[in-house]
Amino acid sequence: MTSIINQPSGVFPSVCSLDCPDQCGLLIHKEAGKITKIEGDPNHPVTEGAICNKVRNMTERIYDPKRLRYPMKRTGKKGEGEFARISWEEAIGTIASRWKTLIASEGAEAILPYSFYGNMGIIGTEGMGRRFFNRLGASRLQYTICEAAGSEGYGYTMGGSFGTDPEDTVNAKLIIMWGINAVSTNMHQVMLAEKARKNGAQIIVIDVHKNQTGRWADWFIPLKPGTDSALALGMMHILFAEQLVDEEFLREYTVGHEELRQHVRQYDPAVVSAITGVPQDDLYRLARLYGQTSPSFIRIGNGLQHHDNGGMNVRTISCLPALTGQWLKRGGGAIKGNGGYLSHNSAALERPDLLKKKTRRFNMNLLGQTLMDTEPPVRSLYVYNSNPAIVAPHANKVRQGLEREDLFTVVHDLFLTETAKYADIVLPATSSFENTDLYHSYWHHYLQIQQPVVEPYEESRSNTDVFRMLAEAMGFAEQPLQDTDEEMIRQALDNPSNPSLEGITYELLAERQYAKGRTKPLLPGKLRTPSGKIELYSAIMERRGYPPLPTYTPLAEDGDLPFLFIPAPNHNFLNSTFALNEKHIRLEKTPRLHMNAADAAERGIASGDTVRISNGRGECELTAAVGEDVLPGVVVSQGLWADVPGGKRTVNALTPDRIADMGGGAVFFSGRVQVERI
Ligand SMILES: Nc1nc2c(c(=O)[nH]1)N[C@H]1C(S)=C(S)[C@@H](COP(=O)(O)OP(=O)(O)OC[C@H]3O[C@@H](n4cnc5c(=O)[nH]c(N)nc54)[C@H](O)[C@@H]3O)O[C@H]1N2
Ligand SMILES: Nc1nc2c(c(=O)[nH]1)N[C@H]1C(S)=C(S)[C@@H](COP(=O)(O)OP(=O)(O)OC[C@H]3O[C@@H](n4cnc5c(=O)[nH]c(N)nc54)[C@H](O)[C@@H]3O)O[C@H]1N2
Ligand code: SF4
Ligand SMILES: [Mo]
Repeated sequence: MTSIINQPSGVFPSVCSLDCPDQCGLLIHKEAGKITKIEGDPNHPVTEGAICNKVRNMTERIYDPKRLRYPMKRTGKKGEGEFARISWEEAIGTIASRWKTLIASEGAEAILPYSFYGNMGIIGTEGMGRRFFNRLGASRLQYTICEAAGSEGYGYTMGGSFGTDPEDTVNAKLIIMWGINAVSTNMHQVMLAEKARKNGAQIIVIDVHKNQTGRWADWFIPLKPGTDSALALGMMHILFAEQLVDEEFLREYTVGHEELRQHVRQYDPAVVSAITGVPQDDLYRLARLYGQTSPSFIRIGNGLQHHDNGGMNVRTISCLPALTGQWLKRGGGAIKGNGGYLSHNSAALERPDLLKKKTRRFNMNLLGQTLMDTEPPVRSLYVYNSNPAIVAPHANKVRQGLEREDLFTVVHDLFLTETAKYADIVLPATSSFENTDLYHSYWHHYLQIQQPVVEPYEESRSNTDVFRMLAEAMGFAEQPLQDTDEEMIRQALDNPSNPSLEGITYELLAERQYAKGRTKPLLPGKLRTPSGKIELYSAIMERRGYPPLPTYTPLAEDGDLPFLFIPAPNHNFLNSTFALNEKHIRLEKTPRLHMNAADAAERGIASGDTVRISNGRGECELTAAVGEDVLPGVVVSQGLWADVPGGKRTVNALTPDRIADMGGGAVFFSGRVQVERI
């Protein structure tokens, strides 16, 4: 078989590498060795040829004139963005010699890797890099910025990241999109919901912002930020009070239903309405609809867990399907994340055995504190697959840390991101279409291999190549640091502890392109909770100091400024990815601040005005969009924009670096701000 890369022209199957649940199958059109067009692959069983606007315009990013072509070293001040070209040899040599000196004087824990999922390929994210830093004995990172709080909360109820198979959700008769902007962030769940709608399903959206997803709903329910668990508890109150629960299911498949029945009496509709802002009539209507419609499906988003109480919000909502026995109905139940189903052999991939002694760990949400206040200090930062200057909370503290003259920073990326501007050495990264990697979705149940479609762009190198070079330069001779990408994929797929991966091999994926894990419905069966059942009452939570039953806890105090600020993602970027690409910026136009008409009138603000959003952590300037899309006391922005000359757009300058109730999660949406007209 001739490899794809040797064929100058043609149409080749591929996979979207972005951190998006849909993980679409793609078709890459190639002429004379260059990608000319990217479209959806109609053969993908779930994504069926439909892809988002961002990736339809992906060639603009791949061949953006601003893409990094060669390694560089810093010549100006940190943050200024002045660099000079160097060779790979000099780049790798400089890093290795700086690190050797540092290790000799302060130990390897003075080095901290910082990475996330800018590319979801598991070899490039969790393969060679993790091996290398384990061998080095560097400080370790806790990967908490995305779904950590909600995953822990969901896990207490359901035993891990296991939910409904999305392909089954076409059978649902009631679909609740709860704290998810699915039209932008999970478009194929929307397409599946549309099919269900044609068969009579109703669609409810529960959110703090009537955005594109709220407008698409049959019924939009606005609520106050951070009050979702109260709303769910109010629904439970009514379901028990009106005998809308499935007693047989509760007896057979849950623990703690009697305790829960007593416990939710306190959440009567008047109390819940006052907490959430949802009128009592709407609460009754929602609970009755949920209690009387089957199958019902809840898509639990990431937004509602980026709060101080985010873990408990998800923990609480995830109890609802059990009350009406939905887990036995095809298409019923819930999805928070389905990452558990296709879990690969992470020990074989990451090789924790290469780490000789347990090293210190830092929560990635506390990067600013980590760089500013840690003893002994972090002296070197290696960033890949992530853009912390824009995406991490309390951005001004992060920048302060990145400005430290004594911090040796390396950034490996495709673009000169805001973070890269602070680097001492910048390394150019390949795009996913230039790499070999393994992909599995955290929503649908398919796996895929990416084979390189085009040659590496200019001098760019993949993550795994760079770590192999660094290992050699450091004099590390261990075999795992020399494995090829294909070998790592084989090691990851060989996971006897996960029967869903049985029979899924490198050959099968190379031949068929798409393979579905051998997943089964969750119930009947034994869950991975301690009791093997759905835990409405959780003894582990109790041992860890949490309320064992789902409970509403208010957001933490964040001063007395008038607005809760929700800086959410936008439609045409993927977190900060695309924020430097002209085409995507044009599609998105300008960053806006959505506010309620009453709040705006009080401050003399009209749509189109530039407003200053500020608090003790920082400030930001956006364009006001006034209307009824948010409740009074709430302001919402969309998108992780880069600053432009004369314009402050880093929304994370305002976000708190507190830690959520569970999982070390981020609380991007629990900060308070002032808003004024400029
Ligand atoms: N187009 C696009 N797609 C993306 C991304 C992107 O940046 N752009 N990012 C990707 C990533 S990494 C992730 S994690 C997912 C995130 O995608 P989602 O799961 O959709 O999460 P968010 O967009 O963060 O927030 C979803 C919604 O939560 C709402 N929200 C905020 N606070 C609350 C609350 O207290 N209660 C309720 N009910 N709603 C609240 C926000 O208004 C927003 O509409 O999307 C992925 N897909
Ligand atoms: N205010 C606010 N902040 C947020 C969020 C929010 O909703 N609101 N969402 C949070 C969430 S859910 C997440 S997941 C994080 C995401 O935060 P990040 O993971 O940092 O995501 P991106 O901003 O997309 O940055 C990824 C970077 O990786 C680079 N990259 C892509 N492919 C490769 C590769 O193969 N190799 C290398 N070396 N680099 C590559 C891209 O060019 C890009 O610069 O942001 C969080 N920050
Ligand atoms: S970003 Fe999401 S919707 Fe868009 S092509 Fe990639 S996986 Fe599909
Ligand atoms: Mo995320």
